Amino acid sequence: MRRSRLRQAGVSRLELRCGTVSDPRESFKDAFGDWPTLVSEAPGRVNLIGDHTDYNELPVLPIALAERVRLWLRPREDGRVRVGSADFPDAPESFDLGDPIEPRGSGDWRNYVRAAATGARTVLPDGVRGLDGWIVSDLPPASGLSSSSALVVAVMHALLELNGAGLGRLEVAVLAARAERFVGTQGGGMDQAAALCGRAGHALLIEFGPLRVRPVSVPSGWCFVVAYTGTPAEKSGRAQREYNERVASCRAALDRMGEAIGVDRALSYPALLAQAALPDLLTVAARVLEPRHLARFRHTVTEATRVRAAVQALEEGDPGRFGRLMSESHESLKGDYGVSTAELDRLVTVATTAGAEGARLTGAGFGGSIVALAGPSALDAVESALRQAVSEPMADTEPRPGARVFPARASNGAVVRDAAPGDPAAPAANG
Ligand code: NG1
Repeated sequence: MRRSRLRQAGVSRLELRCGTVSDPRESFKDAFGDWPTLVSEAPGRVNLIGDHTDYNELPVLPIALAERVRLWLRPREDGRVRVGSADFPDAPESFDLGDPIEPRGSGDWRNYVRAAATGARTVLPDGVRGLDGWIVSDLPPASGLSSSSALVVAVMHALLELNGAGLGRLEVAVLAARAERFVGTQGGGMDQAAALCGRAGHALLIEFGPLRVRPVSVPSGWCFVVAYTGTPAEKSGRAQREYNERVASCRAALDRMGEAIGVDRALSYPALLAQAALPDLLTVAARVLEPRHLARFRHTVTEATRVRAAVQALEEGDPGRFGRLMSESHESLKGDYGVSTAELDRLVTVATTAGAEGARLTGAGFGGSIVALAGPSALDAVESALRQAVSEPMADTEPRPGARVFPARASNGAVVRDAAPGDPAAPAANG
């Protein structure tokens, strides 16, 4: 059964690897019968502040991580795309770029490959080059660190480069953000922009409508520590519904605010914030919005203000202020936005009790990770307190083998490079 499925997919010797071969080039050769010639790599990201703002066209401040998705690949002239994964050796993907591409079932990783191909196709002529690809990732999946967008960007960037599409990074980021909605989540554009525009040693102030990215240097001695709870925030099923509900609530709140202040329904959040001072907008909101929409609205507009203040704190080298903004952001995501969990709250408290300047959940929430800012004197204590905490599940949870704690190293963005024999699979650059 398994052999015939693999043969059907045209991926002949995949069963030979099955976790026994660790060199990705060997795995590729086992799967496809030849060596890879290129690697397309795209980083995950940790968002320092500004969550659930991107789909409202309000700013975010992530850093691109050293941890990334690598797609080892070999171009094909026949427009076919065949992709296997080190993490899912039994489920290779295979389709023609020229055929209709339908989504697979909800939560299937192969939908991200399909999303990337669907997006790339919109800017490519007929008769394009496809690829054989083998995915290796050191990003924990569904951890709030954007492994899904890294996969979409790695595949899309490869297809665009192979076919000489000649797009700039911001254009690819916009295309990838739109393409990823193929999986059913109405996401914003932060993750794809971070994956493409990451800069070693820098955070990225990302703004939308139109997309802009400004790297902001991270002062030496500031260490952002990531702690993954080990509880995935799967963006299929409940988390996807919850996420999309928030996108819709923010839109409804914006429409109602537009009516209340006499502006048409096509108003954007940045335009609304330019109309009046924040306290005045919050006074109007308290009068006209129903309680749930009011809470979502309050998080959205106050979070945008916190991002601006955090950029200033970063530029002025004020970790205390930056940390306080992170902690305020967490409270807002927990209270007004309802996306935190008991585990995330616990890790935030552990980090700040151990001496972090501040800490918050990062990404969409509903599980996933936190990020904490620690200065040099508190770093060891914060890391070891978090390590201890993630190794001890809370009373009502199962053991979480994937949980981990690591320092975020601000790194460069996506690159398609030669897969020269002997080339180590190391990150492109780290800060
Ligand atoms: P994560 O945490 O990677 O699922 C999601 C969205 C972002 C952003 C954040 C919350 C996607 C691909 N990503 O990220 O656009 O809205 O949540 O800030 O939907």
